[in-house]
Amino acid sequence: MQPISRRNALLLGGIGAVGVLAGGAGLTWALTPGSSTVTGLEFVEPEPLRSVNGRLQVRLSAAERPVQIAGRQARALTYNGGLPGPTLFVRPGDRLNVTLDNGLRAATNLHVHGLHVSPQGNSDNVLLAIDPGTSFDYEYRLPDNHPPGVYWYHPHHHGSVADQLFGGLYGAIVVEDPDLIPISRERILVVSDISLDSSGRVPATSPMDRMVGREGNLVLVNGQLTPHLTARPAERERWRIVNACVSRYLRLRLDGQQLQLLGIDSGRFSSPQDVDEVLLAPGNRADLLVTTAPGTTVLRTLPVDRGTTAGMMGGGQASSTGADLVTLDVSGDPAASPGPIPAQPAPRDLRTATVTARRELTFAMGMGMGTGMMSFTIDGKSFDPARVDTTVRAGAIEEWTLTNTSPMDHPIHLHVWPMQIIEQGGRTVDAAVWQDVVNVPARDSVRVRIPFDDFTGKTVYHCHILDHEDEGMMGIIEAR
Ligand SMILES: [Cu+2]
Repeated sequence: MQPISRRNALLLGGIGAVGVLAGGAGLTWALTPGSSTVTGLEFVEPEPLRSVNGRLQVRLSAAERPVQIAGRQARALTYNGGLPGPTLFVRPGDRLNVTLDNGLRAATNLHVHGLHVSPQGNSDNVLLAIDPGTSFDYEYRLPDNHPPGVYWYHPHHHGSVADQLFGGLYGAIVVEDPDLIPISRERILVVSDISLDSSGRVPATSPMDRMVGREGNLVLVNGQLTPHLTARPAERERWRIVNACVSRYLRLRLDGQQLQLLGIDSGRFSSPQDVDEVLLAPGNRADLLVTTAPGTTVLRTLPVDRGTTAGMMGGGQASSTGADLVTLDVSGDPAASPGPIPAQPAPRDLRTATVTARRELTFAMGMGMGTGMMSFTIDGKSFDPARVDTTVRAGAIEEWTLTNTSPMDHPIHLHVWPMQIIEQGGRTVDAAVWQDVVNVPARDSVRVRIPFDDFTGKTVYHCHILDHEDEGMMGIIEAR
């Protein structure tokens, strides 16, 4: 067992406090010898599954299973018995087949977040419900020019999305680069958060936490609490980081190491950007190069102010709390230089494109009529699966103004089609920046342009604070 460091003691204190809330048993548990929270284990990665000859066939079995989390016996929702689920490595032009077995006690389905694939039929169709005890065969055909990058999969069954992710259902997808970037090694870091009660189960979420957007007390990387990594100096590692948290924003720092950002989501910069910090709203991914320097350092997420809960019962700050994610020890003989990073293709740029339609979407929170509960709406309406909210012409280039009238930030996600950010914080963006989750700060707006290429059919846009999505902040879009 690891010696109990000051940080571990603090964590135990935190968990003890949860135990008190959950009842006396929790306190007993926290003080029981041998049950202390375990951190600092060797970093592990989800099982990699790679396409061969243009095909990847995967079976994902969703079920509640016993798992070890931070050295504790827990029961979590898992794909294939662990969390995260396996990492799917595919290439542009590939066909990905996923058989989803629903071993949960509730309906679920599967969303391949960020992939530019059809939303129809058995492709990325989040309007399907896969009943408990049944299976469904999904098939995704990636276009030959699909952008390389980091993507992910998770359930998207309206009303239980937050519960199913928080319980442990998520995994990474990597679309490989046609031209490889020379690196020492690549790592997948799926960041998630979870809360566990004294019996190792995920406790029910209070109505207030649903309104604010729940954040777990344990912030995990690949299902581990503060795992440990080693490297030699002068190595170039490629870290593919997924923010799989339900509501927690990540403001990542790795002090003392050189960070270069290749891109966010499917967006890739024309050359890597030197950065000190990377901000990932829920759902965002970072494709990051880390050039190692000797010493011990910690990948941390710092606190993020995401507005206030003004107007809600007991209104206060809505903040994502900070946490240590990974420790990195760099020592030994310096590695040989991995060689220069090849020039990246210039990203598509719609700043001078002809816009075929403009619209404004207004994201709001208000007191629901007669319920005393907060309502989460887009253009004044809560999600209705039977209503098409926005109809676009296939092939159109639209400009959307995303306006947030509420006192909290909302990270807005559009399925299938990425968004180019045109104006943010009142300023025109002077580069071609593409994301599929765009944060719209409290009482602010962001302007984006969207090319509705390649596919027709119905899909959704929504807030990626998944509690807000479940509470109704989602709309249906149809391209035809
Ligand atoms: Cu929201």
